[in-house]
Amino acid sequence: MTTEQPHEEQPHGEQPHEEQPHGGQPDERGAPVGRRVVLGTLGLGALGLVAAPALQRGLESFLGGAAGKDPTGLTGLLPNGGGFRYYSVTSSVPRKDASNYRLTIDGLVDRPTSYTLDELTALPQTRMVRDVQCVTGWRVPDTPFEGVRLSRLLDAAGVRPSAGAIRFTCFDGAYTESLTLDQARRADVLVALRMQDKDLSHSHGGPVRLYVAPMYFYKSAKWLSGITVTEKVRPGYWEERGYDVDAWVGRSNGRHDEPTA
Ligand SMILES: Nc1nc2c(c(=O)[nH]1)N[C@H]1C(S)=C(S)[C@@H](COP(=O)(O)O)O[C@H]1N2
Ligand SMILES: [Mo]
Repeated sequence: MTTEQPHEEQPHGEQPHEEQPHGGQPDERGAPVGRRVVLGTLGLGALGLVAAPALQRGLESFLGGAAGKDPTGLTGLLPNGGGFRYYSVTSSVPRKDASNYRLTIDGLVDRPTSYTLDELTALPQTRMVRDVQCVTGWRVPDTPFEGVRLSRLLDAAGVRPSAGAIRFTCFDGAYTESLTLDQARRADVLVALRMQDKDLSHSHGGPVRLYVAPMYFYKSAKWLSGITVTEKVRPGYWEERGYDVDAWVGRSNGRHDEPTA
């Protein structure tokens, strides 16, 4: 398992804060008062000093518990993640591995399918190295992701002519995302099994997450469990809370970041 552990350090002296569903520059967006109160109450600064990997699981669920009290979510830095922050909108996320992981493809398809992790691993893998950009401002350059092209899974399932979009669901039980069918068929959209040349850790959404290279990282749903082909786009979790549904880096959410892909 990973030794990753959320803690309080912030690059550029930023206060930890969750996704803020509106445009504008990140430095104009303080953490909402509720967030500051929650973080202060929990004493995250002290927690950050706890470095023993054995405590990681407890800390993670502790942080998750805090997120549960704050519907806007909770973040922490992943110290070994090279600038990544941990995001979850739920208080805890079940752990899944090759013994119990399933990815279901259903909706407007001729052949609804359920893949095990081994089945996904056995399919041809695509590796891409792109920058990762979160809509709150942090960016991680040159991050390798590896997995199965979403288009391959869609073709295998046989998308029906009436289809126009995809809805993604997650085994955290709450997060959702969306893409148009055209976006989903892009060669730079992966059902990712690996990140930074390692199997995806639980914190990063393992064993399987979506990776949408040209879009803000909120599109890259962690703990992916369902791909439902639909007629029209149904806005995802953050999109219902104000983020752009078309999330091209640098061309959405009122931001001006350099494209990632
Ligand atoms: N299931 C789930 N997926 C998610 C999120 C989440 O809260 N839950 N947050 C999104 C956002 S806003 C970002 S920036 C990235 C963070 O990925 P990381 O935790 O691996 O850094 O995951 C995205 N996918
Ligand atoms: Mo994000």
